[in-house]
Amino acid sequence: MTKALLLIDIQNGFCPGGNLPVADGDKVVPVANVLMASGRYTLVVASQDWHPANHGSFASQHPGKAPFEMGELSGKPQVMWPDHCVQGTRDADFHPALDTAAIDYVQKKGQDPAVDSYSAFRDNDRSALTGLDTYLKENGVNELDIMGLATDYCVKFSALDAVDMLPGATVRFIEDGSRGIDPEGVKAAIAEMKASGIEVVRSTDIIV
Ligand code: VGL
Ligand code: ZN
Repeated sequence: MTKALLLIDIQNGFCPGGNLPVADGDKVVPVANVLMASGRYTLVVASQDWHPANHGSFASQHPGKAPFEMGELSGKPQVMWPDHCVQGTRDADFHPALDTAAIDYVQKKGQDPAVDSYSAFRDNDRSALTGLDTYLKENGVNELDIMGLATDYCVKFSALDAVDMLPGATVRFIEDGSRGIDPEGVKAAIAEMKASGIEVVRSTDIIV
């Protein structure tokens, strides 16, 4: 029985003051720190959105497009994001209050300029894997708790892929450890996760 905690994109870029801020995104940091310190997890994994400066999900790469409009990337519908989490910039760093010393493995994603990667497991077109599934399988992970930013994008897609790619594992979504971009999107994401067999829990249910 190997329990792992997967922290999704707890980076400056998704916190207040960042380039793609999620409301109260920084509020997930103390939740992550308490869970990591609980001793409950054998493994702590963190993903990091890690884009080149010319990433094709950036509105800046599409003349005439504004952030949050729909556009296209490599022939597929794509939300046009503000430039965010560019490799090596402060925006891409983990939030400074996150206890990074407790993280065992960091999975970077989103490096290919031609495709976005919401999931920490694979690109949106499902062709290239990041390697996270192999790492978790090699470590015998059969319980995976997922939290972070943003609920309606990277957290949701990572959780759905975890169910798909770790057969037999229990996957849980930690609601108070996550924040989303759009409130309606968050509701829909939670319903979709539940429908896929993902349990919705609170950190206070985990640490009692
Ligand atoms: C994310 C949009 C673009 C996320 C990353 O971490 O949820 N959202 N890149
Ligand atoms: Zn991104």
